[in-house]
Amino acid sequence: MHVTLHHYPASLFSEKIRVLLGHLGLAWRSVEIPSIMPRPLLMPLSGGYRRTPVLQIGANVYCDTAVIARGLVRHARNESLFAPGFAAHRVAEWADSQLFRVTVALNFAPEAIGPMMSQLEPAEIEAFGKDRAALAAGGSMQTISPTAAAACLDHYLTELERSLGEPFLFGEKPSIADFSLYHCLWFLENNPVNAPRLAPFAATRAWMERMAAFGHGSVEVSDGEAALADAKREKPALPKLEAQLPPGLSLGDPAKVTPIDYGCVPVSGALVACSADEVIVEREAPEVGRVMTHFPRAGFEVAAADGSAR
Ligand SMILES: N[C@@H](CCC(=O)N[C@@H](CS)C(=O)NCC(=O)O)C(=O)O
Repeated sequence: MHVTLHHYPASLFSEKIRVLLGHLGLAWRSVEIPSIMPRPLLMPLSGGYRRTPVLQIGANVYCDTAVIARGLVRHARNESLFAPGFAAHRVAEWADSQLFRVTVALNFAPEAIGPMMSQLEPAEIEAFGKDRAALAAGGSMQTISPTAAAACLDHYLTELERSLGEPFLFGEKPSIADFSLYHCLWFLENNPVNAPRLAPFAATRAWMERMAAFGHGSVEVSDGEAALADAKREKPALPKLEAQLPPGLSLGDPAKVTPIDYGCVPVSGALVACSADEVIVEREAPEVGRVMTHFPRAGFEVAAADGSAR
């Protein structure tokens, strides 16, 4: 059974998972997807979920890095990543939402966007703008101005710098919080206009180097066709979750799962498991056969779908 990451190099949430794969010492297959829709070889696996990255372990598909991390920890049998518990999870959530907004505001500011887009043709830049407008449509993510974002970043980095006493945020070993914080700062560091914002923070930069040293694990380049064939060959495995069903839904019911912040495309299937942390729907499509698609419970709406859901 293969571990396959569907991602693209510049994606910061993908970097969170690439470094996590390195830390867990996993061998994985890399499928590079386009940075904008359409993604015809990924949709049969994700059921329509359109954000990046998506992780596939055989016929189990994980959407959103919060549940990708859960899937990988389960696969690697290494629970230490979640050991610090509540506080680490809340820092991770803050980084993946608030700090992410701050980094997007800074890297997409007029003076910073040029270097990021310098490889693209004008038509590609226009297509990118349209795609990201569609991503935001109907969602709840608030944007902030680059000036407000710069003030937030400076405040966060000053606090971080003062509190970084141990090798990682919560002690000797990295926790999920380290990976969520890291990918946001990695995104800024990769933009020549914003990288100097990190320069005054020596302890933070040393911590970033410790994170980068995990590398990306053992990577084999693969493609979308191979990923579809792998899903078709494998049978999905249902993990044991402590049941906490959404009101009005029973196991086996047709359900749809939709992100609430952006990229609000519903994925439909039969509800096969739901805990306080994770929800899983089973779907079938000709290209992949029967697959189970996993989502985090927080940040997603789970609702009844009509009987036509597959
Ligand atoms: N909460 C999601 C956020 C993922 C996210 O925003 N990814 C960005 C790329 S770094 C994205 O989907 N951009 C639009 C796209 O790639 O279609 C997660 O943790 O996976």
